[in-house]
Amino acid sequence: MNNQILQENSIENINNTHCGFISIIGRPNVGKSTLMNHLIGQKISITSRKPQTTQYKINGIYTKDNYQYIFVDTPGFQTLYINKLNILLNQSVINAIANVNVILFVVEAGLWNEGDEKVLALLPANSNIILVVNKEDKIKNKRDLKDFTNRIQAKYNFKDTYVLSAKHHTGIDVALNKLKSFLPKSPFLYDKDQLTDRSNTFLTQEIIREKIFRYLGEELPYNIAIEINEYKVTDELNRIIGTILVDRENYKGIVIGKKGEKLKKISLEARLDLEALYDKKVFLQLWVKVKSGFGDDAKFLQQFE
Ligand SMILES: Nc1nc2c(ncn2[C@@H]2O[C@H](COP(=O)(O)OP(=O)(O)OP(=O)(O)O)[C@@H](O)[C@H]2O)c(=O)[nH]1
Ligand SMILES: [Mg+2]
Repeated sequence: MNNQILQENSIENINNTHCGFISIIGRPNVGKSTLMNHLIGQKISITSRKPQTTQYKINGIYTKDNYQYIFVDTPGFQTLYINKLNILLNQSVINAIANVNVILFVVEAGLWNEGDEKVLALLPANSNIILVVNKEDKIKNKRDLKDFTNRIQAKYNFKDTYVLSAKHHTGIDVALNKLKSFLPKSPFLYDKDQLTDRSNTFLTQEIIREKIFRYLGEELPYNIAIEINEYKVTDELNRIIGTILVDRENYKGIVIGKKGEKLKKISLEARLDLEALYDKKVFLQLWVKVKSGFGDDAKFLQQFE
């Protein structure tokens, strides 16, 4: 008898679950990754003041009651520099537009430019596209914000508009609620406690890359790679040893800094983020090595596809 009730309950649950893909697209630096982190309530995608921070597509998963949202964070669509890497990054944006249930087209309040225009041109007609006006906190005058929003709304037949601030976490719960209607009936594709489709190694590499972006000057090249040489999990701590690869001798000094102070800062900040992510102690040791010419490597570029 109990068994029968159990069985009926689980069948009911499967029938009642909703699950779908939500792509987050937009030009560089509008706050896509910050938005995804706030939607799922955990920092898994790296962010920084510099454009082109996100270089790898990453799924962020949020499950609440019978709804599973699978957010797809994408690199900012590049229009300024066309090189091999950017062509691949753009391709990953184009792929993220196809085969999803709904797209969040993110723009920055008060700042519409040619980059946004190019992304707009990618949007297929009559799709489920929602305009997200992020960084609402930057516009003090409500009338100006409304005027800007109206102006952008007139450019496409958007299904809805969310005006919010990812960084200050305003409008996030409203957005999550409204998005429910775009999630089709479907079994959950991920475990309900899972936060991302990416491995711990990947998340560690990304967090280290974020700190390099944040603590080094503008002179730093984008083609840096991070290798994880050891990743050991015990009950007490995660022990991680990694190497930062740069492709020129003088970049090595920049990353290490005077008396090693930059590298120390990068390691410390990365460790704190990792401890917050895993809610556990982390031991992190980082080395810097020069490996020339890998930026043009077919293998290096392949990972962005
Ligand atoms: N004032 C304000 N700043 C924000 C907000 N959301 C994001 N930012 C800032 O905007 C900058 C870019 O944020 P990201 O989330 O890295 O932007 P992105 O669109 O993912 O950038 P790429 O990955 O380079 O395309 C960071 O400095 C964020 O802190 C917001 O709501 N208000
Ligand atoms: Mg990003």
